[in-house]
Amino acid sequence: MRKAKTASHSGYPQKETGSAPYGDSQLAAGGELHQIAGGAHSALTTNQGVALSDNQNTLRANPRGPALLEDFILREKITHFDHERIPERIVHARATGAHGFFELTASLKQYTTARILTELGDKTPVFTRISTVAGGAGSVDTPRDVRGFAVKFYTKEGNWDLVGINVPVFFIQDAIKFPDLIHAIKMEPDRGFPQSATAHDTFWDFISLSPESMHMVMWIMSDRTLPRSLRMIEGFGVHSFRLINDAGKSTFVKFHWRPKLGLQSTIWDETVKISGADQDFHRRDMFEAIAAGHFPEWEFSVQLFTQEEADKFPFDHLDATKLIPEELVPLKVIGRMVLDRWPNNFFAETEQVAFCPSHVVPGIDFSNDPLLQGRLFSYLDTQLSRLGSHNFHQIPVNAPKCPFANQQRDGHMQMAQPVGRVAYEPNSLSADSPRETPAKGFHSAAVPEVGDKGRIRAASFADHYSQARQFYLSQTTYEQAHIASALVFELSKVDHMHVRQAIVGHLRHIDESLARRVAAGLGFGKLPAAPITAAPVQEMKPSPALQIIGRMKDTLMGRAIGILIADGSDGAAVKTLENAARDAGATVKIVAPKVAGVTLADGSLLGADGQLAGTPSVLFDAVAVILSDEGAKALSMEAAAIDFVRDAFGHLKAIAVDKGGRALLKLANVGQDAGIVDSGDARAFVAAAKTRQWEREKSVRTLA
Ligand code: HDE
Repeated sequence: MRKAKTASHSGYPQKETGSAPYGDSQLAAGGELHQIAGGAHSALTTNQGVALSDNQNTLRANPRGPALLEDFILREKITHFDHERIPERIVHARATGAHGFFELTASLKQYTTARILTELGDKTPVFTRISTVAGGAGSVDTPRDVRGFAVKFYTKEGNWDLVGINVPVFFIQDAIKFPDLIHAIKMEPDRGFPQSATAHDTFWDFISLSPESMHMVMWIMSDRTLPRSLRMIEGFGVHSFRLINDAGKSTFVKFHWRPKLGLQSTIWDETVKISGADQDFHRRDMFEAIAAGHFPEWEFSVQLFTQEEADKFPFDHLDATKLIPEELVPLKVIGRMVLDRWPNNFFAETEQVAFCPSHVVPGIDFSNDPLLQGRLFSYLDTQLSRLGSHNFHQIPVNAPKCPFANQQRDGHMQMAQPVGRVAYEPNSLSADSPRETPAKGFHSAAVPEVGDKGRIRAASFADHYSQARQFYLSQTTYEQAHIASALVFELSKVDHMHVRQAIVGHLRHIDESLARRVAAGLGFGKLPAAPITAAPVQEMKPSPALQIIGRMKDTLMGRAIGILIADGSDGAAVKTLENAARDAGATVKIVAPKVAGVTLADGSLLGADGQLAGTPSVLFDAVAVILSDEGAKALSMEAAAIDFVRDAFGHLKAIAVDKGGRALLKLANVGQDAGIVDSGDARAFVAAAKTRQWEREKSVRTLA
């Protein structure tokens, strides 16, 4: 039997015993413990280190009698179990996390003293947590939702948390609106649904009354909220921050993450089906990629600008509903992040990690963005209630990796054992106790503040439509159709007619033709009136950088190919395609009616990676169908096989077919186009698989 290595709770070495694990309580019936020979395990103990003689039976007054209160072993075990959960995050509860490193490739010495942004070549450890926003911890990975993109840098000068999302803007301008936004977006309180979806009345009601959300609405109705993989999303710090150099001069900065694999999204119908086929689609993808050594990687860039430059922008950069087009302030690439280690334990790390935008290091500072200012309070507060103690920084995933010392003491779950009689500063009794570091310590940017106190929204925050319009007009026609269709889908789920109308009214300020498309999709007789705007809509130059299609990479790296086979398939054809796809960087999975595999035409056996019924084509980026004539006939009677090819076609994927595969396509009523390639032409298949067949879409669904 394999020798199990069991970690002791106390850290003390555990005495190994010969007892073995067993799950069958029948074995121990009558109070007798049956030892299974051959094992050498550490002793199973209570949390006090007392070895257990029996982990299967409660202490009873007699074999069929009542349980006894004195059973401290049962009570300790059950009590611990009862408290296993901590409150899940109010938002961003569902997530995937991983360890990795950040490496600086260009120094920002001129702008900041922060060593992480100035010391070239250093590898700073990071923990990154990518989340959905609205659903609970057990919700699916693939709703239409923004993704949180939170990075904890364990720098030499303390922890820096960059807590961003996968779009560059946000719904609201002021933190005081956040609880209302989240209450509107989450499941409706009287019915407890929908879980993790914006397609319901309360969300759109709130949005219809918050014109400042219109830019964000364009982003969330785009395919950005339907990522193909968490490895294929961008990340944004969203707010403007400040960098401060050694002369005390500050420069504004926006932070950007760009995925090495390029951007890629799924199609709405595909997303819905993925949610059914694999609720953990994104988490599994990340886990498998890291396990296979295909480490997810992002480029780190900054946009740097001065107050004088900001004063000339046709928008206010302190307003989180605005982005700075990269045509206006170009991105400067300064580093990369690689995630190369899956956590040892999901709860200890991904669940207990506590991000706070207020965690910055010397040389980085905040801007006056009113949303950011609210966040600086909220996250510390939330950690106190979620993790239950102000000592949450001592949990390993949260602890800085540089030395840290102060005179804060005691409280729940204090793990440290401070020594000595001095717990205050200044003091003259302890020469080696921690002291202030005036030169290197954290300094805030010395910026003057003038003006009248009051609950006032700056006039420069009044333009709610110009960048929404710019975003929409920057998209390809395919992406515009997806946005229009998403709006029709979502508003069709809204019962209140006045809410539907109000949203279409707002759309008229973004683009009249978009409003018309959505109105037609909802079956409106006439266009509703547009609301009065607080500021005129400005015409801004389209920014192609805002597209997804334009930012896809011509690669199969990180993509997955599924090859559907059955008894009698041509093994050589399968191998050729498999090799070509693997050479291009894809992972390949064989799908067959039975997971044990098939008997190929030459009589040899080929095992499958997935059973057809549980491995639909939505799990792949492109598929191949290699079948004998009999195989095609047999599969034409299988709904899962028909769905496999129909969905691949409907989701605009490349399909490689041999004669049998072509026969199945015909029986499934699947059409012909440039994306259906002969399986003999592996090169053509690889080329077609690198993209989606966008032109096909109009032949498979009616878009708004
Ligand atoms: Fe958050 N947000 N947020 N948020 N947020 C939280 O903190 C909050 C905002 C973001 O993986 C909570 O630890 C307020 C913008 C991410 O653990 C909470 C406001 C952006 C994560 C909280 C905002 C974000 C959170 C819940 C308006 C993008 C997950 C649990 C002022 C730039 C971090 C927690 C992780 C989490 C509050 C707005 C991103 C409740 C009050 C804007 C990625 O404190």
